[in-house]
Amino acid sequence: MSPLIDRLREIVGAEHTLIEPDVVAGYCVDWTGRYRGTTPVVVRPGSTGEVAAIVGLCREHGTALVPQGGNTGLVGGSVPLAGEVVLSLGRLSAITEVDTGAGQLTAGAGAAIAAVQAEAAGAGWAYGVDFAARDTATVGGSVATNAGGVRHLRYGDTRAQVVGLEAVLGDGSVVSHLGGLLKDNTGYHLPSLLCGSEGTLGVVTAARVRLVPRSERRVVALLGLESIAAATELASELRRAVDDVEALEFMTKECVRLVGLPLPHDRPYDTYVLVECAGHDDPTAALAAAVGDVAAAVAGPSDPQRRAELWRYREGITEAVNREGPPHKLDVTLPPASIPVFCEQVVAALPAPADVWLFGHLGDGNVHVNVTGVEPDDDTIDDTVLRLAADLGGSISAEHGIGTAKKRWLHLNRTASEIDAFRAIKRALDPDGILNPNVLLPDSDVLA
Ligand code: 2HG
Ligand code: ZN
Repeated sequence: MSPLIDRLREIVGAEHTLIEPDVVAGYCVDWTGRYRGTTPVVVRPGSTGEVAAIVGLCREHGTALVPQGGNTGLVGGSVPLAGEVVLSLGRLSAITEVDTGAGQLTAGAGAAIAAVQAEAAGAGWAYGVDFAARDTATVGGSVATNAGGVRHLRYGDTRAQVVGLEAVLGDGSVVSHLGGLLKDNTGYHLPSLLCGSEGTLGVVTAARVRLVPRSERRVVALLGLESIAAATELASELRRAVDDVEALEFMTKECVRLVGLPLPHDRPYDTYVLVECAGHDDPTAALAAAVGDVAAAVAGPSDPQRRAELWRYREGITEAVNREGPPHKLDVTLPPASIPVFCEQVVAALPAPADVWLFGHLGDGNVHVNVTGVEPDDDTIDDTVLRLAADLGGSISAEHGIGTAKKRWLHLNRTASEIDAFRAIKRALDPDGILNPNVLLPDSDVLA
């Protein structure tokens, strides 16, 4: 390995070639603590040219690498599980000024989502992707996983924001198409292909993203319901009846208890729905009319602090669950009509000592199933939940990706022909299979 490390030093400088065990250790474990690996070296390039040189060098040496952004992924997708080189993109954090004519900006792979949001806000725009890990998660990681988040219902996933991309493919070549034209029918759409490819086809170095109008008048309501079925029904009604729904989330009473904040209403409820509406006009009255006599804690446009407090009930869940021990994280989508029966079946199929935490993006049909109280490597948990989702017509990954956590179950959603097509694309763009080899594609025959 040391000739490779010497050459890496020549490319990025000694200070960006990290080899001390206690320094590299933080790059070898995922956020949940469930996935751990090792690496001989973490390399931190400062330009696209340096990324290309590193990929070319690793190819020459037959060494695999794992791209890493903020390392906030939840499917073990950015950890060097088999001793790979870690390619940390954090230094590529530049963000261009907002192009106000186009309503777009270009961000380096290492820019935090919160930094993109702040840049957009400074120019009177907003970025359509938002999620709790916004301060640490990066543009490159969110493109690689095609992150969804709390505003997906209104603005779509990361793929829907990306209007141009720059990446280094597995053969070391650079593909760059950052012009941001909204209509551009000039062949294969590489940005679409790279979004959600989990670092298996190319290393994203920059993305051109579209921005959305900044809706200043916001209202958040935390609603108490008697069942997940009632919550699902209400969610459909809110989508039908209210303009400007920006987020439509749910969580069970167990999640609310775990987060540990005071109960939001005068008595406990079975299921909670959090809805946020945002527009140029105050949406409070329209939301109140649609909610009717459902128990509601409401924070309107003049009370940003209370709005943030209401969001804590939802955004505090991930951290609270992690305090219980490394969780199994299953992130599935269901047809709306199947959400109540899915939740019932999961709870029945995973009895104590398993603790099941159900929450997520109800408006998208996206249920996060977190399970604690069981061994982190007990795959029967994952198997049970993913099969229940697939049997009900759902997807085994709504927004977190496949990673290493779910590649065994890809066949539940993808036919053999589709997986063969995936492998053919992988071979074409990463001929030696050096990019993130542990994720997405099922183990056997990845390069065949
Ligand atoms: C969220 O929606 C994130 O808060 C994390 O996607 C979900 O912790 C999880 O399982
Ligand atoms: Zn989520």
